[in-house]
Amino acid sequence: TLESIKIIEIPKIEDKKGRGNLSVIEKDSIPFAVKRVYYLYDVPSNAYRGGHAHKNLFQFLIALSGSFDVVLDDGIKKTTITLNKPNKGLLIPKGIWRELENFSSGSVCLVLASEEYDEEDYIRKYKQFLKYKG
Ligand code: T46
Repeated sequence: TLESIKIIEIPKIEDKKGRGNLSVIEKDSIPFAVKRVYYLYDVPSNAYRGGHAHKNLFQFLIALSGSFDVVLDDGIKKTTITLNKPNKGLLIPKGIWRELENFSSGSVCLVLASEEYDEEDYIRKYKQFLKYKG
């Protein structure tokens, strides 16, 4: 359900000598072990990504630069979350339909994933998703 989706604050270390910020994600920051990392970049502002759900995959999304919207749907309710801070990540558990849109120019979406890439884990048809949830 949508209640299982969480914004997780990533600790930010602000440099006292004005050298900028450092954020770190460690073992206990997110509720899964990371098996894969990928990132979306050079995404045109009118493009949309996602448009699927996962049977088992948990993911943690971070807007490393710029901003984009994530539309989340558990088959009953929908919510939109804007990611625009490198020190805030979005935890998307399994079984949630997601669509990413409104990418600002130069935005980068970093994704930490709980599993290796497996096309079998995708539900890419919305009707099939509703059936799976139902
Ligand atoms: C998700 C959103 C946020 C790979 O070969 N390995 C990978 O690890 C991934 C993620 C993708 N691919 C291939 C599969 C497709 O041929 O790259 C191509 C584009 O993948 P897709 O259309 O699934 O890309 P997005 O941006 O729509 O979705 C991706 C993830 O697949 C998905 O899990 O939640 O980013």
